[in-house]
Amino acid sequence: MARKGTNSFVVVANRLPVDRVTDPTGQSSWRRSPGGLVTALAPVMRAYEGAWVGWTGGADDAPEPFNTEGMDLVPVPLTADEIQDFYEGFCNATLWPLYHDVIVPPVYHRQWWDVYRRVNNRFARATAGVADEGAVVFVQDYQLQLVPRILRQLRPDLKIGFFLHIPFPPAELFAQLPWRRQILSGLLGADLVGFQRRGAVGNLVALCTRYADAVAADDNIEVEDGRKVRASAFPIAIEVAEIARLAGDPAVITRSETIRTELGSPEHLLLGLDRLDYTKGIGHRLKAWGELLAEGEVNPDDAVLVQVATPSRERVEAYQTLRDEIELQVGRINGEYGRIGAPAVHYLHASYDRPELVALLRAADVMVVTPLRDGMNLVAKEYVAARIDLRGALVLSEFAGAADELDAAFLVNPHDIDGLKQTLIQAMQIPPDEAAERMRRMRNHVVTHDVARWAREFLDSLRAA
Ligand code: GDG
Repeated sequence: MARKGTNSFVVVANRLPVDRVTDPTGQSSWRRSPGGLVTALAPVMRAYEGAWVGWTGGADDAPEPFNTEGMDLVPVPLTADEIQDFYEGFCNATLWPLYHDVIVPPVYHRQWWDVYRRVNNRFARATAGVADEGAVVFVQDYQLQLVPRILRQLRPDLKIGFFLHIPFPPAELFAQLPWRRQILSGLLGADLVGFQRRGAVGNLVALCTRYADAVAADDNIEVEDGRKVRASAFPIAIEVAEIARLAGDPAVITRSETIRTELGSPEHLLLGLDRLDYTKGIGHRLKAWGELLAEGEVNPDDAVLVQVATPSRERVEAYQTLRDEIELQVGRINGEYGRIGAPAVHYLHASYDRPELVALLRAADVMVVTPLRDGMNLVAKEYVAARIDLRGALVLSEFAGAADELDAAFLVNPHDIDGLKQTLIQAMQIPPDEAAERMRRMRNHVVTHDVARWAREFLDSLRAA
């Protein structure tokens, strides 16, 4: 058995919930990073002397464990080479595309796999070193799928939960992975494996029966020595109260009005807000918009599309190609249909703070969320949370996890460009009563299912497992 620690609740995630900030004098300190996960887990952290094990985000950055806001933070160092092979390589060029319907071809490199194993080992050992006897450990996401198994070997006394934030693919796709058995065995080290959608549970059960010598009945998978692993769906949620508070903040409301004025007070403001990722369907959205302009179905004098594309994974090749393609598309549309001072697409390759994002959400008449595959898509839920005025329409891809819950949205298949065009027009022309009714139904769900409830339900199931 490995050395034990004193924390009775431990979160393990690729990133620590803090960012290093350096002031003008060169002094560096830590600032809590925005994000629903840390907000939801902070009260549990405080109540159970929690620790959070994760990477700082920098190369060879290995500060000693430190305490902030009632959490012990335990940094796991990565070298520059490991960032390339583990994070940019195996996580974001192998697993990410494989788990998102192979929208771009996954790259399989044995060298990357070796580093993935090594880094997962390091995370598991760091966790084993801080967890108290019988502690509850909550492992996050595709970067750390081997951690549950390694941790169980090191510390059989722990209660281990794992949650996958991204889709879990069907057997036909997952079977491509040269290390499929090892990944399945890694996940099955947990007591509870959580997914965003029901379908993923079926995928895991089918794969485990086929490749992991497990016996499964419904959601219960029986593994070595008769040990049981439960798999279940826990659709993740957002900090609704915080978004609604910002949406009602007078400064945000003023900013939202200013945004509309600066865009020339269009009759229809459509908004896309995504990480610049090939899973998000930004190209399909632009294609539909370009055709609507070409056919005269929308008039650039009274309709504008604002597309915020937050910079993401800029050192991974597929993301560099995607950026070029999207920017070419935007340039073409604006070249054809824009006028001086009035582009047809306002494209912003930038990140913004929360108040600015909420001002944008409030300003948008139609929110366009068209991923080709998405675990959940929090932006769709954030739009609903921000519409305290019950206005606006949500166009939502059926391939986003959020579509299971937000069935009062305008659901679309983003591959069907004609269908997408028709849906955009429908959403732009929605009568105010119908918009309010749809928004009311979606808000009822989003408001009663916030991220604190998500964390509670997962941890209650884990304790019961
Ligand atoms: C993964 C899964 C799943 C965006 N731009 C800025 C910014 N954001 C915020 C959004 C939202 C979050 O980032 C993005 O969340 P998504 O769910 O849309 O997408 P992924 O990043 O792909 O997340 C996804 C999620 O994990 C959670 O389980 O839903 O399916 O892929 O909250 O508002 N935030 C700030 N500035 C920006 O410019 N501050």
